[in-house]
Amino acid sequence: MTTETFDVGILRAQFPILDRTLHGYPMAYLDSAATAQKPRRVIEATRAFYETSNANINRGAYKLCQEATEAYEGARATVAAHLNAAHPNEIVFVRGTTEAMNLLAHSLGQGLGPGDEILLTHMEHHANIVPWQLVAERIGVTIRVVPVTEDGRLNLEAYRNMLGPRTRIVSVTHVSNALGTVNPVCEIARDARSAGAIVVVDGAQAAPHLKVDVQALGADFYAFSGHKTYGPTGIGAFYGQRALLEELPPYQSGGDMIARVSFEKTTFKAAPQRFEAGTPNIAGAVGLGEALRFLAETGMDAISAHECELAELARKKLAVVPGVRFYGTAPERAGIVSFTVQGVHPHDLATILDRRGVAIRAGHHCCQPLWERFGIPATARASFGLYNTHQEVEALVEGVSYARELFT
Ligand code: 7TS
Repeated sequence: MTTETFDVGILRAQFPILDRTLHGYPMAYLDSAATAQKPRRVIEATRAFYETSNANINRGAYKLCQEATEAYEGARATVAAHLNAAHPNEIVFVRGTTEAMNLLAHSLGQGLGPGDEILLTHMEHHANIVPWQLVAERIGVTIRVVPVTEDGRLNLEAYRNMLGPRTRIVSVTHVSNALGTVNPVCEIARDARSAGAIVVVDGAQAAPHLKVDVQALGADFYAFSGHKTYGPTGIGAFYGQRALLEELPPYQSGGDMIARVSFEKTTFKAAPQRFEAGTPNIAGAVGLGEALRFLAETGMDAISAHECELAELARKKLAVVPGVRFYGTAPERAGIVSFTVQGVHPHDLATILDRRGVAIRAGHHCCQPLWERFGIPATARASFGLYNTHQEVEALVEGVSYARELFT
């Protein structure tokens, strides 16, 4: 679909769960940043795999095994296309962004030594903080944090000043799950590379909502989660630029990732198999492939435009409610609206909205350092997916107005 032909009614009809009610109200699901709902074709693709092609991959001579392997490798090619990777072998299947970050921190960490520096930013999700911290503590590496401006942008001048010969890794989120800010990854990566650093991008909130091109971005590694991209839970993937991926030591070990095992010495397969020890989530990969085909057919540009329009509408209407304050007002934003309402705790707000059928998230959104920087413990967050509508924005705004009146 193009922006002109984008038809939310046609799209919604493909998501069975959107027909349900919450507390007797039509459900307005505004928490796609946490997890996206699944279109019927993803559910069907997963079911069809189990019904017709289930077997373990890479291990058998029989036809079923070949079919399962083809389905799994086909999904890898689809992920490569979604991210515009140069080759499917640059795609590693993992459980999700969290596992990708743990893998990268562990394996890249092996090339670091005391005095080296890892640059993170103040707007990272805990999944892009804690794995690096564990490595840093073990090795004696220093973590430095790029500050965030009042309107929720990265302070790029500070970033440039922090880059230096000790900077080995820069790990940054493409889109902030808490502020909605879209970071200038291309620029960040260019500067990091000229300082000789490896660039890791957390694409959990970008891959479902923006056209991602890892080659144009200049990312060395780029991770995302299947469940946020309208695919199943328990599957995700990361891109690794081929030469770097080939050098990267393994993370988990066991079956399927080895070339040869003896008690004296074990050698490993090439990437990506070197990083996929044991039986992977085969059906999950098949479902993810279907989800990404669905996104490609729907059109990433049209999806972005639709979600941004809804977020802007929500901001415009919420701004009229007394006491509403937004967090993340940078010009480059995705379909995420984080806000507080004076006198109403975000958790109370979420509960009141839930009673009216509106599902939003309240809390720290796994970004505690960010909220510490803004001096608050939590916000309410509405996040939009390709299936959301103007009516759902209305339901959100009416619910917030109602809550504000209740508490004042
Ligand atoms: N990185 C970012 C930017 C995220 O938003 C999330 C999940 C993760 C990493 C972790 O992804 P996972 O699939 O491995 O769990 N974010 C959220 C959220 O905003 N609300 O719930 C989960």
